Amino acid sequence: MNPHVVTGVKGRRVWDSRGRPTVEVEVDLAGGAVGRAIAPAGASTGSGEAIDLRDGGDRLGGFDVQTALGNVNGEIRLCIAGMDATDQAGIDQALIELDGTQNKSRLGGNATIAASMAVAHARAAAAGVPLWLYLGGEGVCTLPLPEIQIFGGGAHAGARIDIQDFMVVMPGATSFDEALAWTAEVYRVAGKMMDEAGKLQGVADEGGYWPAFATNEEGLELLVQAIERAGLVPGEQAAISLDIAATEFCHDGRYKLALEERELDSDGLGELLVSWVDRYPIVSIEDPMSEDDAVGMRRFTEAVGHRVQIVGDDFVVTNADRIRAAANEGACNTALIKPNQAGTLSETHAALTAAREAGWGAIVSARSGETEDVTVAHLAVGWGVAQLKVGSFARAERMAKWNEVLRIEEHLADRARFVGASPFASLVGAGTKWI
Ligand code: 2PG
Ligand code: MG
Repeated sequence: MNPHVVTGVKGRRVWDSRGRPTVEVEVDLAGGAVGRAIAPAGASTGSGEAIDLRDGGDRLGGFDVQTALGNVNGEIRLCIAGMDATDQAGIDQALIELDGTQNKSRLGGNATIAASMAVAHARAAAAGVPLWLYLGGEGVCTLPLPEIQIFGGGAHAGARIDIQDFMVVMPGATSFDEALAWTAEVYRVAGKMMDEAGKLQGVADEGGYWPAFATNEEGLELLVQAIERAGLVPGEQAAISLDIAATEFCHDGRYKLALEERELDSDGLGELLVSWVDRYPIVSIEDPMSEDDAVGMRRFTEAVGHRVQIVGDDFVVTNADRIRAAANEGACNTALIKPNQAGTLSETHAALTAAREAGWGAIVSARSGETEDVTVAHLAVGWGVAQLKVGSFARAERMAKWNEVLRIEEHLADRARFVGASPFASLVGAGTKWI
C-alpha cells in the first residue's frame, strides 16, 4: 500500500496563548508517519479572512470550537482519508469544495487550515525531513529577517494606544542569530526604560510591552532611544516597522486616534504617517489605512511606497485575487502571508505567488492568538520568504518560532544566507544608511 495514503484524521481541542480553545488536527499516514498542526487566531481580523468558526453562546465566552472539531472528525476525515498526502493541492482543493463557501464559513477556516497543515507535516515526516526542508528542497538556504514587536497596542492591548505593533527589524545583522540577539537587547532596554518612566503596564497579547504612552508618537521616540541605548545605530543596524492596523480605529471613513482625542480623514492619517517616515527610521508600515479605504491605500502607496515597505494585511487577507487587484491599483507593495486567513496551505502559497508575480515583497506572519505550533517558521524558510513576523520577544508561543529558525540556521551552517537589508533594497531615501 502507498505509505502516503491518509489513514487517520483526528481533531482535538487544545488551548491558545489567550487561554481560548482552538483546533488541533493530527493526520496519520499508512506508512506510520504522523503530522500535527494547530490553528492560530487573530484579534484584529480582516473581514475578508477565512472564518474562524466558534460555537457562540455563553460557555468559554462563545469561543469553543466543538462545531469545527465535529467537522474535522466527521466530514473532513471522510473527505481526505484515502487521499495521497503528497498531493497537497488535491487535498486542499477537496477541502475547498467540501466547504463550498467563499470564506470557509461552513467547515471553519480553523478546521481546514489545521487539517491542511497537518497533512503537510505528515508528508514531511514520511520523507523523514522537517517541513521547511520538504517544502524547499536541498537548495533552501535563506533565513528571513525577523520583524519583532517591542510595544503592543490596538486590539492587543485593550486599545490603550491606537497603533497596534511597534516593531524592530535588524537589517544590519549578519545572521538570524545576531538579529535575535540585537533584538533581545532592544527589548530588554526598552522594558527597563518604560519601567523607570512608570509607563510599563505589563505585556500585551503578543508579548510586547503594554505601554502607558501619552501619544502614539511617544512609542517611536522611545523605540529610537532603546535602539541607541542597546548600542545599535538606528537606521543603520536597526530600524522601525509599524503595524497601524487602521481598520480597528476607522469608523465611517474617519480615523479616530482615541489616545490623542483626534479624528482624521484618510489624507490626514496619511500625512501624519508620512511625517513619521520623515522623522524616524521607519522601513515598513502595515495596514496604514482601513481595509475599506482602497483610495487612501493607493494614495499613501503613491506618496511613500518608494521609501517604505507598505504591507497589506486586513487589506489583502492572504488572498491571491485581492493581492492582484491591489497591485493593479497600486495599493501596497508587500503582502502579509497568514495561512489561517486563507484557510488552506495551497491558497496561502497562491497568495505568496501572486505577491511575487506582482513584484511585491512578502512577510510570513503568525497571529496574536498562538500556540507552540511552529509551522509558520517552516513556511518562511521552506518557501524562501524574506521576512517573518511572529510577535514579540517574550512568551513561549512566540519564542518557539524564533528558536525554530535558529535551529534551521544552525542546520544550514555555512550554506545559511541571512537576508539582512535585502527586503528594503529597492526603497530609496528613507533616511536609512543601507538604502
Ligand atoms: C496582525 C496580527 C499580528 P492579529 O495584525 O498583523 O500582529 O494580529 O493576529 O490579531 O490579526
Ligand atoms: Mg496586521
